[in-house]
Amino acid sequence: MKLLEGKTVLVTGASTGIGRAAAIGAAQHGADVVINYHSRDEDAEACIAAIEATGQRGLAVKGDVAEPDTAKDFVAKAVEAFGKVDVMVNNAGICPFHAFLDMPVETFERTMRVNMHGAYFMVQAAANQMVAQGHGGAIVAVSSISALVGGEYQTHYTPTKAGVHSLMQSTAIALGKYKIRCNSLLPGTILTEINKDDLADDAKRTYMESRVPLGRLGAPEDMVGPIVFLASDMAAYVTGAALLVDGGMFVNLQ
Ligand code: NAD
Ligand code: RM4
Repeated sequence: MKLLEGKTVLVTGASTGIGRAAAIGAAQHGADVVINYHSRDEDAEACIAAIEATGQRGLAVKGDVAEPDTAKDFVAKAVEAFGKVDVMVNNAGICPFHAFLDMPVETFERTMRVNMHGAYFMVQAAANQMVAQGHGGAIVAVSSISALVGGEYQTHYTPTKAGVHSLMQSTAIALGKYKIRCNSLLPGTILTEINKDDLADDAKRTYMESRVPLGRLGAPEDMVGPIVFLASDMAAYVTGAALLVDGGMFVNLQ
């Protein structure tokens, strides 16, 4: 069953990892897909090729989500190419692991700008387009288990993930009257480039795996079903919610 037939889906930070899997998964579910990416042209082209291999249309738009104009440009190019925006998956994010006491100001500010400001501008740009179209829409923000728990080397990052979830709670209220649904995905620990260096430490990786009742860390593909569900009409009465997809890591106390 294809859950996103006829929809135009936008995904930020989609040349790698969870965003890439979500973009290709949306195409497999019948959507035309527009991806935002930051710098790696070849990865973006490969993602578009995978989207087109499903028989759907794909378009890549380059841009730094920390810049407010990137969001307007992304939405405008999507509308120009495919006529409308039905779903925005706000996924782009960074997590440069670093200790708290000597956190460089630039690292803190860049993390805030990409993860939090970037989400704000993307969600706002998509929502304005959806309101103008007049037939509702769905916004899925990739937050994190880190919205709920801390991380010693993530003091700049976890507040952005809590912030992104909070943004979905408030926009769910602000946009409900326009039939725009806003929800968060809270992934656990998923093997991608964002944590490649952190998990290169065997002891840490083994410890993280041991925390997961399902016995393994996640893959980007594990996020596709939950993202497609939240984006689809199957979730027609779901808004302001958070879907934790972590193999059981969060509840694993003792
Ligand atoms: P990733 O590094 O593969 O993906 C992040 C993507 O964001 C990359 O494609 C990167 O180019 C893009 N990006 C970074 N800065 C950008 C910018 N300024 N403008 C545009 N794009 C930019 O890692 P991932 O794990 O797939 O991360 C995707 C999202 O998932 C992030 O928001 C991350 O916080 C979240 N997340 C990841 C995990 C995990 O364990 N991997 C867990 C919870 C949440
Ligand atoms: C997530 C979570 C993961 C970490 C990534 C970078 O939100 O904390 O464990 O690897 O961020």
